[in-house]
Amino acid sequence: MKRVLSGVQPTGSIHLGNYFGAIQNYVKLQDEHEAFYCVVDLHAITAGGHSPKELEESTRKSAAIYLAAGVSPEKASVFVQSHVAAHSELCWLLNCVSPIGWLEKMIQFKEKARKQGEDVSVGLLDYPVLMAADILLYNADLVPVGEDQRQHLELTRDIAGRFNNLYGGNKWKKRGKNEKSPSGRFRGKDVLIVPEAFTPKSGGRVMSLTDGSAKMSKSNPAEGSRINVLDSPDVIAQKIKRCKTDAIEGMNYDDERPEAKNLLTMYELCTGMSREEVLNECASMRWGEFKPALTEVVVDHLKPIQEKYEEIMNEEGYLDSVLEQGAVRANEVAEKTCADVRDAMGFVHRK
Ligand code: AQP
Repeated sequence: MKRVLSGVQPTGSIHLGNYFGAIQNYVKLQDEHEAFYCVVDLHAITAGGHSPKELEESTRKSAAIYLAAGVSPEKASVFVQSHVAAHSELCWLLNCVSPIGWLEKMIQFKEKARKQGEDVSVGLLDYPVLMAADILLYNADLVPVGEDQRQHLELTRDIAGRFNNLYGGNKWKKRGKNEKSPSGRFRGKDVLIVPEAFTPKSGGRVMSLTDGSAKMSKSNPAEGSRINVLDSPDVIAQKIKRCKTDAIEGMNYDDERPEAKNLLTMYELCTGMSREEVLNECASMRWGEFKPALTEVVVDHLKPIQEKYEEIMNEEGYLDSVLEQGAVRANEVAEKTCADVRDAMGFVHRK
């Protein structure tokens, strides 16, 4: 059975971009894959100056949203990244095979480093190596992510390839020599699986409500730029009412109209309709008619998720037990991969 791994950072409220770009696909993929979904709290502290109280709250909230959105603890291991020490260990081992120039080229690092100025941490630069460790620890074949993470996923593939080339067994086979790789166990084999990204056709890049050319993002200081999964119907209505529009009558997916295209895509994602069906229903609408219609479908889509979220948060001990069960399974798999990596690199076994 193929493996899937993914995670969201507990850095703020989960928005429709995180939900449609990633979490909804966690639910789809859990039926036919062995799935590992974590809340990546170690990533969350790379932003610098986090509040410990908010990190704790946000970590629990994020895990509860996974479950409320339909991730099932019977089908997937749901856990907190820092509950599996192997993420940090593998990150260190991979740091030592990852050229610094690869990391300095990452768009997200350049953008976030520009905003953070002199306070930018080593952790922010190292973010993609930790992400590579998250994925490679579980030998994941598929990684459901939004488009903004595709560059990091490419880097994960490069790091895995470089590691396999340096310490895996395939190179010995290719050279045709009788040499053995350090442990001999990896002869003719790769140590790490090179994963593929899984990005949805619609929803891979949900845009901001206030600028159709910028992605919806947790770190945008303008709260009105995003719809959060836990926003109340009134807040959703206000945000949609105030969102950016254009002066053209009627609705279409034209690239020249990024706001209209984004909001129609949101309509499509919330209703499950095809583009054609959405156009049949909305093409003749003016903004004043379309906005309340969009509000209604967003509110209806989020209502059952919000109700389930409340149930989960009110059930004493439930969330902790799911996270504990997930951490046990995740540790089993992760420790084995980490042991293989140490073995391939030639570390002495503890007696
Ligand atoms: N706007 C988006 N559209 C589609 N997918 C998105 N994702 C994020 N924004 C969008 C996907 O959500 C998953 C979790 O994201 P993350 O928590 O790792 O943070 P991020 O990618 O840096 O995006 P955020 O949440 O908006 O935070 P900031 O403000 O820091 O950029 C990932 O799979 C991501 O692709």
